[in-house]
Amino acid sequence: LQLEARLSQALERGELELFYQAQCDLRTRKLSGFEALLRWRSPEGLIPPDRFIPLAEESGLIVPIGRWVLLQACRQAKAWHDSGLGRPIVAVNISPRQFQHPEFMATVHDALDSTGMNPRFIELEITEGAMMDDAESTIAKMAELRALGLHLAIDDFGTGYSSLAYLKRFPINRLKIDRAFVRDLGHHEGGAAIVQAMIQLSHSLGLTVVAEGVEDASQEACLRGWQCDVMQGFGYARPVPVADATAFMAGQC
Ligand code: G
Ligand code: G
Ligand code: MN
Ligand code: NA
Repeated sequence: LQLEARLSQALERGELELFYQAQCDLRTRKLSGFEALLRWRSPEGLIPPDRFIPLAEESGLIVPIGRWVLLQACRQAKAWHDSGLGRPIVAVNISPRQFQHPEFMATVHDALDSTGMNPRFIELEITEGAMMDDAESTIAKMAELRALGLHLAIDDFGTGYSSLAYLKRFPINRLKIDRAFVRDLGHHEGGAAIVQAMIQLSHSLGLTVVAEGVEDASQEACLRGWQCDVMQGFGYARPVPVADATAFMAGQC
């Protein structure tokens, strides 16, 4: 409860910050986008998201925090696009509770309108869990988001209970293969077969694929060989503060 009380003040105290992790187009090996990842610089030091996101989700604090994250990410995306350095897609994590909140659509409109950011370069990452609770209303909300021009990705794919066939019903653009599957790639034959099948099935459903947690060149080579579209992981870039992300982008041109 003590952590919760401090978290409720973190926003107004300016202790929250977005880091950005670069994503790489596997075909060109060029930067294609960034995932925004929340960090909490509390007076006691940096608190990792695994410790405070679940707490924010339970307490409902994720709603104002998530609103801030989306606005901040759109603001940053706009600044990058206006800088002339490149036109990265900026991906934002949306928690289940945030997605299901009645004011979520208003939050999205507000972030886009107040920043003037082109929605075609904003991607919302939604986990399987958030999608399955009420499929019909999820599909309707997703259709509204797509109509605005936003990209939609399913995050942590394979860790929940959806099947690829079921996914066909959801109007998403992209699938992110959870890093647990990428880690298993080199360890046994089955690991490689599963990732390859996920990529093939995604493509046959018209989705692009991001592999998460890519840490070494042999994983990258496998993924490229299987026509995976995008990779993200420590092997290409770590999550870094905005100034470093901008420098990374500048170094690409
Ligand atoms: O950045 P890191 O890999 O430590 O993130 C750990 C977890 O926290 C991941 O599951 C990630 O999706 C989640 N996370 C990071 N930033 C955000 C955010 O802004 N909103 C939500 N809802 N989850 C986030
Ligand atoms: O659940 P989500 O995909 O949003 O989580 C992103 C998290 O994954 C971030 O916290 C980020 O720090 C972490 N991450 C990103 N790349 C790698 C990687 O190559 N290896 C590991 N172990 N974690 C990673
Ligand atoms: Mn994510
Ligand atoms: Na993920």
